[in-house]
Amino acid sequence: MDTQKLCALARGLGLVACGVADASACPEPAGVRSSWLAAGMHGEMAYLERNAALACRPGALAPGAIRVVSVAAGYYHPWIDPVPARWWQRDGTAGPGAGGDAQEHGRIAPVRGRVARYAQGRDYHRVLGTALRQMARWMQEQGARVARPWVDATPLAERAWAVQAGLGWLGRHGNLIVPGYGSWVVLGEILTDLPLDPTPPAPRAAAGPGSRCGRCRRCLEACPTGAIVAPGRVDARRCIAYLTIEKRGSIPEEWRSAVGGHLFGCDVCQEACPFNWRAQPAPQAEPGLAAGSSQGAIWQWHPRALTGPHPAVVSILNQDQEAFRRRFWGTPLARPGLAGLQRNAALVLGNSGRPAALGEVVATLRSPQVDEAVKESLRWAAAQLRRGSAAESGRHPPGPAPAAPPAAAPGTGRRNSAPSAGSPSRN
Ligand code: B12
Ligand code: SF4
Ligand code: SF4
Repeated sequence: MDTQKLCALARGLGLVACGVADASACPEPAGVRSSWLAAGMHGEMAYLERNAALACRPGALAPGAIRVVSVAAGYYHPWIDPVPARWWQRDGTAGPGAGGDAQEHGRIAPVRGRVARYAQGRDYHRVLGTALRQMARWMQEQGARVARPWVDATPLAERAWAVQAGLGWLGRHGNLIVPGYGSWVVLGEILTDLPLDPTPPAPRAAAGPGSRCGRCRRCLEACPTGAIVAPGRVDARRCIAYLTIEKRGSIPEEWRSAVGGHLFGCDVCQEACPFNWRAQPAPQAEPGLAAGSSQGAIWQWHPRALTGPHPAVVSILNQDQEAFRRRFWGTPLARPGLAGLQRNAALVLGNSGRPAALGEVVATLRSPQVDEAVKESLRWAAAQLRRGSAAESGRHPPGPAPAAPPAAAPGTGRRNSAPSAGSPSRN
């Protein structure tokens, strides 16, 4: 049945890739998921363990489904937050204003944190959901009795299904790379009983993560915590995306410095990837489209930032629940909650190297409303900043001597070095 028409509709809705996989053929080799879980790499994300058996069984999620329609929505907006031309010379973390007492509009600039690109606008679950529902309606008009949209909250192995449906291939960083758009995409699916023609995987894609990377290993070398322990295998417990978004309570001390200026999520392995350096911008629906149309919805995802790429972290520390809700509701930054975001903000301040930030840290520590995990992070931040200012003035800080920097985790320690030799195959 006509997959082309469905995918033309998807592109018309602003999606950048679309394909169809046969639901009966599990695309993830046996053992990949179970060994990852057995090694505890999912951290506290217990739902992944609970739902592991469903990753390859669309029919169990939507009885009667025989096809997985997989789609990708692009989110790269070079005019809002371009990949730095010389990304390896960044400190991997700092936005404008971080590091040194930088000036902004003639004043001392506030410390700012980085927000991962996918999270800078409206919550993509809502945006992509609107487009998928529109596609599902069309499928029902074609006779589908089952047309069940899913975005992210699905137990499906979304990347593996996307490979099977021909959307692209997996990089060594584990992310799906779509020709022309790189890995700056999020994924969604529709499970259906419509007998759509399957679309074949891209050449060499089925060979698994890194199959088209050539000798390149930039992402593995760039990762600040050495979280990519093997091609496509990410130990979530040390991934900054997990630590700043999914982890509840305190972030373990061994990773706090590596969190650097990341307030929410992390794009370092993707920024290191040559497939992303010249990625096309996400297709922009025409501004001025009727609000509520699905194209309008894709557009609403991107406008210059509900959050911006680099929010001032003090503004987050000083927020109460009501202000947090007003500012971040409907964006991915709502996920860690106010306490989670404040905890991250405290670490960003502690890592800023800006002694002037100490006053804010101490003032927030005195506030009775602040959560205990946040206070613990603030105390850590205060100690970091005191050490920094003592080092600057050539004195030893009061209290214990500064800890030695954490030993470089395997695969790390070259984050600021020039890229190594070895190029990926072209997309
Ligand atoms: C849990 C989760 C996380 C965890 C764990 C990540 C991980 N790598 O497992 C954390 C919180 C760390 C995380 C981080 C991020 N995530 Co996340 N995450 C998920 C979620 C909900 C489940 C992933 C999962 O099941 N992991 C378990 C492992 C075993 O599976 P996997 O990594 O997904 O897939 C691997 C296997 O299938 C294997 N594989 C597949 N085929 C084959 C074939 C062979 C031969 C072999 C050997 C292996 C193999 O390789 C795949 C990876 O390369 C998915 C949504 C979903 N339902 O899939 C989103 C998802 C993967 N995340 C997404 C995003 C955007 C991110 C971040 C980029 C966010 C950010 N900027 O901060 C980072 C990227 C970190 C990274 N390098 O992976 C997108 C990825 C889009 C893309 N282009 O690939 C997804 C698909 C959400 C979505 N709907 O768009 N995430
Ligand atoms: S570079 Fe960042 S997002 Fe990528 S694996 Fe490492 S910590 Fe996670
Ligand atoms: S091309 Fe290089 S940076 Fe990109 S995924 Fe492959 S190994 Fe990583």
